[in-house]
Amino acid sequence: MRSRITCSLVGDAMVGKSRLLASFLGQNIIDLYAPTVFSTLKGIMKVGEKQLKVKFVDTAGQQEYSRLRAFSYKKSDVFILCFSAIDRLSFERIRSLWIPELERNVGKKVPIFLVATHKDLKYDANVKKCTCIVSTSEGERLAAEIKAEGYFEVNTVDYCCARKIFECAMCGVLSNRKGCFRTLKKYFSSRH
Ligand SMILES: Nc1nc2c(ncn2[C@@H]2O[C@H](COP(=O)(O)OP(=O)(O)OP(=O)(O)O)[C@@H](O)[C@H]2O)c(=O)[nH]1
Ligand SMILES: [Mg+2]
Repeated sequence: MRSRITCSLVGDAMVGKSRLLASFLGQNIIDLYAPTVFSTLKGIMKVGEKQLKVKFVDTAGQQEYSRLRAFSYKKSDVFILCFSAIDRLSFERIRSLWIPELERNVGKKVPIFLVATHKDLKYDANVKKCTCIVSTSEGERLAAEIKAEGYFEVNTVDYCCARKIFECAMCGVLSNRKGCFRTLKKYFSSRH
């Protein structure tokens, strides 16, 4: 088994990073919001025939924890970068805050997967009335702009979607290690 893969989840507070990870890990989903400070979890993940040692790092979206977050960046092999499809500010901050923060602190070429959460609320009539939702094409354009390896739209409670994201993330790391940073364009919203 190769060395451990570190997979970090980043993005604004309340976008659903912890719920996405909990869903993938089969943990009980509690809908009450509990802000993360910093949380790590180690385990073995099976991708195809491969058994991979993985460390998941769930970071805080709140700005007061930026130094703590940056501490984990250098050891990360892949980033799951999240915004909420019903929170335009979290989408805009991918460009204005998160990509610059990663560029400042990562220091190597690392695959990024862009994830839009709250897909289930995106088409809700009441939500649409009071917020300017982020469309799939806007998400795809941003993914292309930041050279993300994949773009996904999910309801984070959906285990299959969560699994797909983490599997693609692991494949991205393996390709990166082989030196063939192939593009894994996996659009997983309306197209899966
Ligand atoms: N309906 C719906 N609710 C979601 C979704 N993703 C997250 N939530 C809810 O949004 C709230 C915030 O989710 P968290 O996973 O705690 O957010 P976070 O990004 O980890 O936030 P920080 O730890 O503060 O950075 C919780 O109440 C979740 O249940 C989603 O896809 N759909
Ligand atoms: Mg969290």
